Amino acid sequence: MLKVNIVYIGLGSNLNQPIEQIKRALQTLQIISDSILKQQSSLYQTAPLGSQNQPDYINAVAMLVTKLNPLDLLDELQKIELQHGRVRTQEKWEARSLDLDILLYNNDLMQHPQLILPHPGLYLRSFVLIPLYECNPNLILPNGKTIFELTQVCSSKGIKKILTL
Ligand code: A4P
Ligand code: MG
Repeated sequence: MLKVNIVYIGLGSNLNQPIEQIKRALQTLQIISDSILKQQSSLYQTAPLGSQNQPDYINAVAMLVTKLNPLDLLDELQKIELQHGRVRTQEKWEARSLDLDILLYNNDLMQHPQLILPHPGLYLRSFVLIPLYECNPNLILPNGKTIFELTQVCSSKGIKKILTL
């Protein structure tokens, strides 16, 4: 029997009706094969990290249990990004219709050309930490810190809860 894994996914959008993009993506996460959507955070409006010359983002976090391995899960998430009209350019941190990042896969550490676990921005980004705390306030991260500690030191400036589904 395949092991069940606990996974947190970061969702982000700042193009083409971002609230609708995130709502739709949360629905699609419910039908990924061999997976069950267990938790979802509220939707947050967040100031952009990177170029300020782009719209605010809508961010959220979802918790899934899955039997997919990390690379197969990434494959499924990238298919969903494409269904949402995501266009990849060479520019880093450009505006996008939908970004789905694997924040955590259990507490696994991975350095693969296609996948870094945990997500490299996880510990530093308020727009990830605050919705992650909402999904699981008791979470302990792979670096041994609790999600509570990390939310205490991150800034909530530029982050506004806008919708609880
Ligand atoms: N990849 C490696 N590790 C992972 C992972 N843990 N999860 C690889 C998902 N993908 C991972 O990603 C490029 C490649 O990273 C993928 O092909 C995958 O193999 P991408 O989504 O095409 O590119 P990206 O998202 O532009 O790059 P990057 O560096 O992942 O950007 P981030 O970290 O996702 O940041 N500001 C606000 N307020 N809110 C946001 O959500 N997001 C970004 C993008 C910038 N500013 C933001 C936000
Ligand atoms: Mg990404």
